[in-house]
Amino acid sequence: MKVTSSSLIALAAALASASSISAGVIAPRQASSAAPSATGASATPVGPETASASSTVDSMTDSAASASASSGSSDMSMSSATSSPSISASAPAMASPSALPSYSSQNLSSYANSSVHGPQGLRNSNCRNLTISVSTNSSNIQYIDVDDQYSNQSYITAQILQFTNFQMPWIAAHENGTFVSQQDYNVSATYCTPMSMNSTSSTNSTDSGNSTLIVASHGIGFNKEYWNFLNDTAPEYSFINQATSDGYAVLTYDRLGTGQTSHPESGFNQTQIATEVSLLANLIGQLRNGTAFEGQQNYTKIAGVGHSFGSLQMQALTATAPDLLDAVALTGFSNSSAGIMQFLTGATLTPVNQVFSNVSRFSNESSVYLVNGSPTSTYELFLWPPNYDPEYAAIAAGPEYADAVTLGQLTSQSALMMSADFKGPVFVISGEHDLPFCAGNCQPPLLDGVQMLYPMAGNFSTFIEPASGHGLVVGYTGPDSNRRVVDFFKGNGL
Ligand SMILES: *[C@@H]1O[C@H](CO)[C@@H](O)[C@H](O)[C@H]1NC(C)=O
Ligand SMILES: *[C@@H]1O[C@H](CO)[C@@H](O)[C@H](O)[C@H]1NC(C)=O
Ligand SMILES: *[C@@H]1O[C@H](CO)[C@@H](O)[C@H](O)[C@H]1NC(C)=O
Ligand SMILES: *[C@@H]1O[C@H](CO)[C@@H](O)[C@H](O)[C@H]1NC(C)=O
Ligand SMILES: *[C@@H]1O[C@H](CO)[C@@H](O)[C@H](O)[C@H]1NC(C)=O
Ligand SMILES: *[C@@H]1O[C@H](CO)[C@@H](O)[C@H](O)[C@H]1NC(C)=O
Ligand SMILES: *[C@@H]1O[C@H](CO)[C@@H](O)[C@H](O)[C@H]1NC(C)=O
Ligand SMILES: *[C@@H]1O[C@H](CO)[C@@H](O)[C@H](O)[C@H]1NC(C)=O
Ligand SMILES: *[C@@H]1O[C@H](CO)[C@@H](O)[C@H](O)[C@H]1NC(C)=O
Ligand SMILES: *[C@@H]1O[C@H](CO)[C@@H](O)[C@H](O)[C@H]1NC(C)=O
Ligand SMILES: *[C@@H]1O[C@H](CO)[C@@H](O)[C@H](O)[C@H]1NC(C)=O
Ligand SMILES: CC(=O)N[C@H]1CO[C@H](CO)[C@@H](O)[C@@H]1O
Repeated sequence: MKVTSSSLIALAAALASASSISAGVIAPRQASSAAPSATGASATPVGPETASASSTVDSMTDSAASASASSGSSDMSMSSATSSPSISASAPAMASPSALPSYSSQNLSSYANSSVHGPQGLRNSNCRNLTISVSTNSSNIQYIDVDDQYSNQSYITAQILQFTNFQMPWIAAHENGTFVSQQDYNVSATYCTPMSMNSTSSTNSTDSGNSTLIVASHGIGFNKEYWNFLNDTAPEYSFINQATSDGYAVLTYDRLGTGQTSHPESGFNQTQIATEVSLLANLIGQLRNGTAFEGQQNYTKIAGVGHSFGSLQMQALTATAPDLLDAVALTGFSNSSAGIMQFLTGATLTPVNQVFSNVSRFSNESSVYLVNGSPTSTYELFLWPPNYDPEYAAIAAGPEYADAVTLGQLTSQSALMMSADFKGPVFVISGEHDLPFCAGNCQPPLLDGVQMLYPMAGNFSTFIEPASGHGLVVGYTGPDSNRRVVDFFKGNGL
């Protein structure tokens, strides 16, 4: 299948302008010329012109977090002549004191305990590693006047500063239409089935086409190990363990450029979200028709769970190929990207071959692969003190779990699209103080805004993890948020 970045949406358009927060929508690139998806789905990019957006605007205006409404949603509307949306970076207005949101700094350490799990217990995973060959066919952004190999740190820093401070000029200077990118990649996956199965519903795990498979796509800064956090020492933090404790099979995979999946040495051309969505579509197609398992088995029910950038990709998949997933859980997500620019500057992005120069899997990595410059960046962008174990946070920020991203991935996101034909259930769960997607404040009705993307969803629900940040799995509420995703699938008959 083909995924078009022309129908994807500029990260830049998700600026912390009032309209992007309160209307909760991100203007698409090239909406007028959006190519139909190969599946024939009506994957309409969602823009501020979407009438239903306004209901969210009204209910948000009391919140200081909704910032200034003065720029108006017209600022987010499309420029049909260019490939770029127009942007207005309005400064947040000062709210009246009575409207100031409160923040919570509870220490919820009691949430993380080994009694949080399903009926089969936390040691019910039978796992093996797979390498799956996938093909992608996507319409990628044609970057111009960029250094696809990033000559040095100064170049990287310059792009981050120019992009975060001058989104429109940056896009105008460096993006010029699209090109069709067709690539073959090797995807590294971990596949776990439950060892025993004596409770839930429809699922008989092991190698039966009747069970439900959960496919998990991680976010930026991590690889698939995000979904298996602390398996050895605190197994309740592992999403895989929580899912198999309820009889689900799980497949986690390293997204493009991370872990043991292919690492194209291309900082812009190949590593783009359109390629990644195409990769995910091909992967799930192979899990359904059995190609991924060399014909030994296949799955007819597949639920998707994403975190952050992985959620953007799952969301795009439900829009472009609505039949591939039976349900979707979007974690660390909203339809606002109000804090993305803070997120980008706060990351202090640095080539991983420098940050982890003494770690073998990173020491020879291409300089296009970037990670947070220090553990403190990870704490600030992904956590909310004191709601995490400092030792576990340090592990999450270290080379065991950290992984890289390119400027192409960062500047080609994000991909909020109208999932007009997706009929499965949809769950959104984010930390109360998620930085990139809520600018630190996910109070209602922010997450509910996602519902406008899913007019046909069988069921739509949201949850805000108290006193938690963007990196849901890592904090004290990690086991709880994992459970809530699994319970959501179970509660919807998967
Ligand atoms: C474990 O955490 C859950 C929340 O996830 C909480 O409801 C439960 O009371 C906790 N149990 C203990 C023994 O602390
Ligand atoms: C599941 O099976 C195990 C082992 O046979 C048993 O100990 C456990 O109580 C069972 N759980 C349920 C919910 O039936
Ligand atoms: C987690 O640890 C258990 C027990 O050591 C092991 O059986 C399982 O394969 C591990 N999970 C993964 C995904 O490696
Ligand atoms: C899968 O590969 C990872 C390394 O990426 C390794 O740590 C893990 O032990 C492997 N799991 C199995 C079940 O072989
Ligand atoms: C790839 O996408 C192009 C452009 O949309 C399309 O013409 C072509 O048929 C696709 N190729 C495959 C193998 O799907
Ligand atoms: C890839 O990037 C380089 C810039 O380094 C550019 O000159 C080239 O045209 C790009 N290739 C494609 C296929 O877009
Ligand atoms: C943009 O693309 C068009 C069509 O491929 C080409 O004619 C034009 O020269 C490109 N502009 C720049 C600045 O590269
Ligand atoms: C799978 O489902 C079919 C039809 O519902 C049923 O006949 C079969 O026994 C099931 N297989 C397993 C292994 O549960
Ligand atoms: C299986 O699905 C993949 C992805 O859609 C596709 O490329 C492949 O041709 C399919 N194979 C078979 C045997 O149907
Ligand atoms: C695998 O999926 C294909 C396509 O949906 C189906 O025709 C086939 O019967 C399935 N195989 C098994 C063993 O269930
Ligand atoms: C949170 O509370 C627990 C239990 O009192 C304590 O061990 C832990 O150090 C606290 N965490 C932080 C970050 O202060
Ligand atoms: C009905 C059925 O096929 N049950 C199977 C479920 O999986 C367990 C463990 O793999 C088997 O022992 C059961 O026979």
